[in-house]
Parts: sequence; structure tokens; C-alpha cells
Amino acid sequence: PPLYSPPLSFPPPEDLVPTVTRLHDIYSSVDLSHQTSRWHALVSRFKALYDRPMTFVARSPGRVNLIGEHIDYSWFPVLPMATVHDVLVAVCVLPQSDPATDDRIILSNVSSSKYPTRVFNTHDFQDPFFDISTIGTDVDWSAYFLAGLKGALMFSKLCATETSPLPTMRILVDGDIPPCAGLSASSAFVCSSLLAVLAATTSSMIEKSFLVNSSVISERVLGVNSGGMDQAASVFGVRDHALLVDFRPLVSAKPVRVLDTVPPLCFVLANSLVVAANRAETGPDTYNVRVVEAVLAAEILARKYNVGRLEIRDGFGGTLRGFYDRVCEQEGWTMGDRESEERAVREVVRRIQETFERDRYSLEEVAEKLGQKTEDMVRKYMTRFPIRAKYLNLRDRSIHVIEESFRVKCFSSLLASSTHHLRTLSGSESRPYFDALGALMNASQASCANLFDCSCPEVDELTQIARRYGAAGSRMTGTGWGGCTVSLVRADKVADVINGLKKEYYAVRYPELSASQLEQAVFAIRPGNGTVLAKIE
Ligand code: NG1
Ligand code: MG
Repeated sequence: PPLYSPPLSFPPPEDLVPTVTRLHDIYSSVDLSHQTSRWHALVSRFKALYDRPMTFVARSPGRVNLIGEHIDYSWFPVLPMATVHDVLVAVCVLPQSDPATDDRIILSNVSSSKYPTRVFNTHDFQDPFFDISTIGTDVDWSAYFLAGLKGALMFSKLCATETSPLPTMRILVDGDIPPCAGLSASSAFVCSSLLAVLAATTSSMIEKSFLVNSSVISERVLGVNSGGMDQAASVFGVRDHALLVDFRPLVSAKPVRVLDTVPPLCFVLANSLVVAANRAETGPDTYNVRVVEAVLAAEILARKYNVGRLEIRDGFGGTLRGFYDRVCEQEGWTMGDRESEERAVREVVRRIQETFERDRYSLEEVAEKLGQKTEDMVRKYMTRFPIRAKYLNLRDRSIHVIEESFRVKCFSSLLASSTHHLRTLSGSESRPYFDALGALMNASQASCANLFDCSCPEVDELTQIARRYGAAGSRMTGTGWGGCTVSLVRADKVADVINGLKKEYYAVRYPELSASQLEQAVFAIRPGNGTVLAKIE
């Protein structure tokens, strides 16, 4: 029987993680020759390294978020797409009868100088709730694998799935997602590791939403109180489609086709090469502070407007989505059309402004609004993921979340309708669609920069250059404070935009980049397929 997480009943077959045998089923045809040689290299490296063939590969892609930034942990829908770039976890399981069986898991990486081999003993994982920090002294690249492994063991146990004990395994990892760029290499690695361990320990089919939910929770053991966008995009990815990912009532993704417009609608990615963690002004808890600001804003608003207790997200706190939905219920507003949504957004923003007159409150002031003692609030919301901030901005963060969620609705419905209409329109007639989509992306960027304060000068500059060279819209994607931008560009303008970015950003700030480094930093992307379990002959 398929694995399923408790609230789910029997899933239709298309909700299962697919098993594939042909590369064509994974990659868009444009990338097939590159991917074929990459897979061939992986197969022979594996054989050379371990003196035996790999038996399967768990494959998960990265993701680019088109719109809907920092709202997934408030449970609002987001619109990412999976990338063609991915993490491959190639595995050989040694049966108990094999003389080479030694109860070890050997984890190697194709980039072995950057990511050195680690060896674990399966006995270290007898308790599925093991503490990752006690397994290795250093937290290095293998922590993501361990997070996935822990998730697989933990959730199999919680869901009472029939699994065999962790076997002796030989593993070789090959990832081609640029790291630390906001493309979620981390989630791709956790998802593929989790899937690899499940595939090694159970013969059951694996449900996509089970993989998403367990990967989200697994990745949190690495210290980020994240939402579920990255894992959902990676697992649910569909070639040539963006994904409208929703988290309520269950995690789901509705594919929206993006590539059959005339002229085709393209996305250009540009990496600012600024790594958030390396910036002095953004500490390790910056992301977690935003999550706490969103939760506390929701709890305070719910209390002030008497909407009743909010549903708790993952044992943490209420969400702004919960508050928004309750207000609509209370007012008797039936939603679904643009006018009603717009009215609801305006009313909720008005209440936010009424509740939070200033952009900065001390912890004591926030606790008072919440009706709790400061130490109780700190214990409840700021210790599991420790927060150092002494002041919080509940007003601007929550206005961003509410307005951004409305932009996601507008963007996805425009995209869905434009892919029908644009095929019949001439190039110039399609312009308003591009402009409308672009304007939403630009508004998202402005809000990320001004209200959510998660952009940075380099990222702002990339978006300005892209627009100057013809992008209809441009914005940061991912956590921010560095990382990548994504720009919406008509196919006939892609070369202009890429050249403009090279000339005005990279040649000025990073003149030392080699040609191949430049190709890795700025390129056109297409949406790719999601997670698969591959057995390629
Ligand atoms: P990235 O950029 O992959 O770290 C993070 C969160 C997402 C989402 C975005 C902001 C993790 C694993 N992912 O993405 O859930 O909140 O920021 O929209 O922390
Ligand atoms: Mg990440």
C-alpha cells in the first residue's frame, strides 16, 4: 500500500512519486545531451568508486519562485517552478547476504574536493529520532543527507510503514544547482536523500505529499523554521509549468503552463553572488525573525478582532492566512473573484495599520499586545528557533504578506488565462499580458525591499538592469538578502537582458569571473519535472 501521512486517505496514482527508466521522462529535451553525459559519468564514477553498479537514483530538482515571497510560512499559496538543475543521489544497497556488507553507509560526492566523503555506521541510526549533531563533529554538506535520512526513518515509524532495517549502502551524490543562490539546493538534497533512504528501506510506493511534508520537517532540524514552498516545488515539478502551491487543507500543487505563449514567455535568472549568510547585517536568525513576526502579528490580530483561535501551523503558532480567512468568514464575504479579494485585502491591511501604529515594537510591547508575559512569549516563540532581535516589525511584515498573497492570485490567474489567449494574439497584442505580469513582479520586489526588508543593493541593481534591457518584470527569488533574481522576459529579448546584466553587473562587480562561471551566474531557465526515482539502464 502507498505510504501516507495521517490526514490523507487513498491517493490517486498520479500523486505517487514516479519511477522512471528513461532520461527523457526527467529532463526537457533541450538539456538531454548534457544530462545524458552527466548520468553516464555518474554511472561510471559509481562503478569505479565502489566496484559495483548503482541500483537506483533519487532525483530532486531546485526551484525558482516566480512570485509569493516569504508567505509560505503564513500558509498562503505561492507560485514557484522546479528547475532542470537537480541533485542526484545514486545508491547501491548491499543485501545482508553480500560478503561486503559491513553496516556502513559511505556517502561520497562527485565534487569530492569540495564535499569530502563521510562514513556512517547504520547502528548510529537505530533510534530514528537521533540527534544529527551527535553523529558528526562538523556540520558539513552531509548534514542535509542526515536530515533526509532522519526524516525517512522518523516518518516511516510515525506512519507505521513496513520498513526493513537500514541496510549497508554506498552512495554517490551529484548536484548541479548553484549553491547558496536561492535556488534551494538544500531542499533538493534533503528531498532526494529522504527518498533514497525510503527506497532503500521500503518497497511501498511513496506519496508525493508524504515526501513534501516529511522533507519540510526534516529540513527544519538544520535550524531554519521554513515554510514548505521549496520541497513542494521540487517534488511536484512539471516540465514547462509553474506550480500554484497551496498548503491548506493539504499541501498540493496545481500546474500552470507557462511556455506556449506567442512570443514565448521566458524567465532569466541572475545570481547576485552575494551570500546572505556572509553579510554582516543578516545574522543566522534573520529568516526565523521574519517567521516569528508573521506568527505574532497573526496572533495579535486574531485576539484584537475576536476571530477565535487560529489553527496552529506545525506546533508553532497561528498564521496570517488563518486570520485573513476568518475575517472573510466573519464578514460573510464569498471570495473567488478579484473584486472581493481586493476588498478583503484592503480591509485586512486597514486592520493591520490600526493595530500596529509603528513599524518597531520592543519585545515587551509585543508581549503586551499579545496579552502574555514577555518571558512566556519568548519561551513559546523564540527558543526552538532562537531569536536575538529585541525589536520586531509586525506592521510592515504582515502588510507585505497580505498584499503579496493577492499578487500571487492575480499573477496565477493572469498566467492561466494568458496561455489560452496569447496563442491567438500577435506579438504586439500580447504586450499587455507581459506588462501586467511584469508589473506584479516589480510590485513584489518593491514590497520585499521596502516592507519585508529582505532585498539588498546588489539584488535591487540586478532587477533595475534587467528592466532597463527589456524585462517586463524582475524580482528577487528565495530568501533574499542576496541570492538570485528572476526576470520575466519575452523570448526575443532574452539575449538583450542577459548581455545587459553581464555588461552592467558582472563586468563591473565581478570582472574576474570566467566565461563558464558567468554562464552559471546568469541564464534563461525553463520549468523542469519534479522528484523521481530513476532506474536508468
Ligand atoms: P530558500 O531561498 O530556498 O532558502 C526560503 C524558505 C522557503 C521560503 C523562502 C522565501 C527554506 C528551506 N526555505 O527559501 O520556505 O519561505 O525562503 O519565500 O528555508
Ligand atoms: Mg534553502
